[in-house]
Amino acid sequence: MSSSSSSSFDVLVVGAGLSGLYQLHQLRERGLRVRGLEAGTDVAGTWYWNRYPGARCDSTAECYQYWFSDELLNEWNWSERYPAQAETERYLNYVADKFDLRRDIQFNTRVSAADFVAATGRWTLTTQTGEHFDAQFLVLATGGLSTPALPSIAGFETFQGSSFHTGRWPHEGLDFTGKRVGVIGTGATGIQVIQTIAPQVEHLTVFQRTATYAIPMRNPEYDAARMAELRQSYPAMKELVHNTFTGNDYDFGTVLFSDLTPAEREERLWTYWRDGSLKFWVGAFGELFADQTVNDYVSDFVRARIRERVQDPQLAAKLSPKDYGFGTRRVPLESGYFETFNRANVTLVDTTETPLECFTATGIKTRAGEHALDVMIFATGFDAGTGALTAIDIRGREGLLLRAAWAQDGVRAWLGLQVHGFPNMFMIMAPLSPAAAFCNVPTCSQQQADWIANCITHTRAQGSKSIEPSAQAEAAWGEHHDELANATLVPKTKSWYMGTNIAGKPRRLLAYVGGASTYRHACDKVAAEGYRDSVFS
Ligand code: N01
Repeated sequence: MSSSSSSSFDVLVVGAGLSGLYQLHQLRERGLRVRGLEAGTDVAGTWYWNRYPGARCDSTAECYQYWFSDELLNEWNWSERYPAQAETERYLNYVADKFDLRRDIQFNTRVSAADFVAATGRWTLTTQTGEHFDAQFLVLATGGLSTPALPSIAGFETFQGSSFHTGRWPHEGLDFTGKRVGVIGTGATGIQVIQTIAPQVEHLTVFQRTATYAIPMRNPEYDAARMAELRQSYPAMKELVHNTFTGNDYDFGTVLFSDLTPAEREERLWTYWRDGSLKFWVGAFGELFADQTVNDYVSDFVRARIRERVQDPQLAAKLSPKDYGFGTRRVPLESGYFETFNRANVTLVDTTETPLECFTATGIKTRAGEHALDVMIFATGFDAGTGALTAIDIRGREGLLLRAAWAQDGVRAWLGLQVHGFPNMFMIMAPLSPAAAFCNVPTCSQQQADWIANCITHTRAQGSKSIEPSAQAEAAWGEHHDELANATLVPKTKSWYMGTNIAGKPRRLLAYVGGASTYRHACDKVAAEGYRDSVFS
């Protein structure tokens, strides 16, 4: 395609990760002319970019997959309960090949602007290289955690070593032999990197600002017998994941903390702990999300597990979260993370005690002195939810810039799917939907993509030029979102869930906390009632 050419489609899907691939397929199945636009050189989104050492899924393989094709479910074998990045990337490539999705995707194409043209009711997209595309509908499947966040630390340009953000990891990999490596960040990503590279490096210095509660991952291999067993359960599981809070195959327990004796509480926590999954987070005592007493109890249990594993009590204390409750930030699974700090070649620097001051040519300085480094790894997270959307100049009716509208009004998004003033535009995994943080991504992104495909089909079938949510419906959803959010303990804790990891981002819970199942019912009701909260023109 030449840089001045214009290409016309029914729908443009931005992003060819897990959500974008599925959306493309679903729209194409409905006979629509679709084009996918992807910044990377290939499919897989998160699993394409986040190829850092130790990257691994912490939803179980059987829940982290597509449900739309029985053939696919029968053909694909998972090798373990929590597959590593390369396996999930292979899976998504397999899907792209099997359903011949690449023929409708243009790679190496970063969208820089999207303009709604009111006269035609269509979107014009412009890429960084000046190409233009046009379509009636626009689906932004740009990922909730796809825009890396880098800390602003003085003197970075003077550092002579190499540096990498985990979300932009080099495809050729890195050899850490003999290297003095620093890692900033101890969230889900940092934990995976740290526990994986510690045995490979000469010395590892971990710069921790906030300690993390984490659950030991139990990751058995899946053999043919296990896969056969799982396949038997797939039909029921497919139903189940859409009917739970997190889009996984488990839900809040029905047993109440207050009904149990201390011994029974302890036993219940141990049972869930030994499962080695995120079930402990949600399933053991769901009250921990709203009841401070229960939260304190579970937090103490998890801190005790950290103390058991870290030999030096002072180090154990530093690695134990103190100022927030278990589960109010994302809980990662880990494999030997805490024991990593028993190694002689690993140093923990608590940056709340000795703040990072500046980079030097040979390392990084804290208030206590300099740490010499050959490599610095930024496991510093993402501008979650909004980052990928506000990075594009998206202009709706009357030239309204999405970035400016959200800066002025706060994020507004009806069902987290559409924005008033931006007709024919849909978002997957965007703020104010569970998919933004509290849902197993494949479950919620497939649900959203199905809803979007149906909505587009409906709009076209009734001959409408455009659809957008009413301002009233959008405001009501925002109020409902905030009301539920504020009834939980989550807003008390700083994290990417609340936007506090990005300077200047308003503190507000990003994801809808009503649960994936409730959310799906709300979306289905809207569709069943003929999208009555929408304005058609
Ligand atoms: O990012 P994060 P992540 N000085 O924002 C620290 C998903 N995921 O990439 O907490 C010092 O959680 C920051 O410190 P603080 C998952 O949903 C899934 O780890 O702001 N430290 C924090 O420790 C996850 O939640 C999987 O005080 C600084 C860290 O960097 C989400 O992605 C695997 C700093 C950032 O943690 C994001 O996780 C990996 C500074 N200036 C990720 N700036 C699986 O499925 C930032 N930090 C397994």
